[in-house]
Amino acid sequence: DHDHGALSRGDFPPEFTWGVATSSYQIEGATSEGGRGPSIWDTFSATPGRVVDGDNGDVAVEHYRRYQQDADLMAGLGVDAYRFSVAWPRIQPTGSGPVNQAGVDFYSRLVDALLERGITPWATLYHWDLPQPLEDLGGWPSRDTAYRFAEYAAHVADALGDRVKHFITLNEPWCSAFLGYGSGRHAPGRSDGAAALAAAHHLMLGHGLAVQALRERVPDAQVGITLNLYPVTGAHDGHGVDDAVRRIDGLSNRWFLDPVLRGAYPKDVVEDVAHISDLAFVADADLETINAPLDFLGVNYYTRHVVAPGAFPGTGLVEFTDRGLPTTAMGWEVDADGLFDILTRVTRDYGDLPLVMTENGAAFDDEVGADGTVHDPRRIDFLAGHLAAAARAVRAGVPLRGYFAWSLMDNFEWAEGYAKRFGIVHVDFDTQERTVKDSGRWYAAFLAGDRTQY
Ligand code: GBH
Repeated sequence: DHDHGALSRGDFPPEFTWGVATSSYQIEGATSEGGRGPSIWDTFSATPGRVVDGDNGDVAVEHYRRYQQDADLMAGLGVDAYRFSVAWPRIQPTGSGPVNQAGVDFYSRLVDALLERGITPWATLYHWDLPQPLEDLGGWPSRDTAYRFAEYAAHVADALGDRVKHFITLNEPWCSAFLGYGSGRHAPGRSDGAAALAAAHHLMLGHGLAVQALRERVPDAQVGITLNLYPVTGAHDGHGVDDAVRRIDGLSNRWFLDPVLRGAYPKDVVEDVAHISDLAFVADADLETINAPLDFLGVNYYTRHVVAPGAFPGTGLVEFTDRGLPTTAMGWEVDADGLFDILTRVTRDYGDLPLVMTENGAAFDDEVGADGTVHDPRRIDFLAGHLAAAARAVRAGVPLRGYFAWSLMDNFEWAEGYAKRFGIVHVDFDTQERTVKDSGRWYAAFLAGDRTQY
């Protein structure tokens, strides 16, 4: 267990960026306003049985209408930066062709609202809302989608690049590929291992092409990609555990880190997946494109993977387990040491590329008190413990440059619908009233320079 003590923002470098994060489909609502086209998440949520309670993002937390109020909230918290995502179907309703001006105007107004309040915009280009017409043409398993993504990136750069200087191409391509096309737990809900591997490749190709488009149009931009990374630990030291760890680390982490940062797929994992795909979709120059130099790597951290050899070949010969630690409402173990492990590992294995924690946070079953306040001590402990782990990583030499709490406010938690709340601001989903939780007050005090116990 790690040592407990005092922590303050002064334990991080002075130029460190402190922020909060959200994504378009999870907060905006207004899915048929302003000329927005349908995305795969509209289709998926409208399909019975896909999302808990049949929830969808039609209304979400009405951020499309309330963005000024939300910018005021952020200003009240005292954040330096806001990481949001641009909905591709607002910019190009069918996923290709000219821009939809009303869509561009919304993000342009949002960016101005942030800048007026001294908040730096960090724009993610793709946080899972693929235009449905592109899915109908084959989606990410189709190579064309990568080219469409680069064209869309160019449109966003042209529209916002005079004011937005921080771009993240993709959020968690592992989820888009393996949950979207492999397990079918996320949109578009397909279950086909070969398609998932093709999707992963075309997502990364789209990333590389988008980096080029952004660099040409916004030469002073800071560009990165966000990966969901997990430290992988063996459940015990019995026979076959090392191989289970290697396999899961290979597919969860190295399958994306290696192409993006080294320009090569990991050979051992290529062998692991050979019975599923021969990777014939990888064209000659692709890995060079994917390996485009970046200004930072975005890291989303929630928990660790603990694995053992599994009995069922269908599960990739691996079984996921846990270590009996306290869990969040998602059932994920709270493991701040895992954050230290993954940050130091990335720096050790992939060099001194600046890292930014683009998401970190937790869902708990919050209750609103009679006086309208939300006491969420476990979320405060979670954030403080993870910030302490991040500070230890900085002391160990990790070039960590920023931290974004997930999430600014409660929102549509994908396949879990509205039942899981990650916000540091509470949202009443009936009245849309926003109330800063104790964790939000705690974060604001931390950002104002207070020392905190963890
Ligand atoms: C992030 O994903 C997302 O970027 C963000 O949008 C999201 O709100 C946040 O985390 C909290 O979940 O049991 O197979 O359905 C983190 C990665 C995505 C991990 C969904 C677990 C469900 C896996 N996660 N996921 S499954």
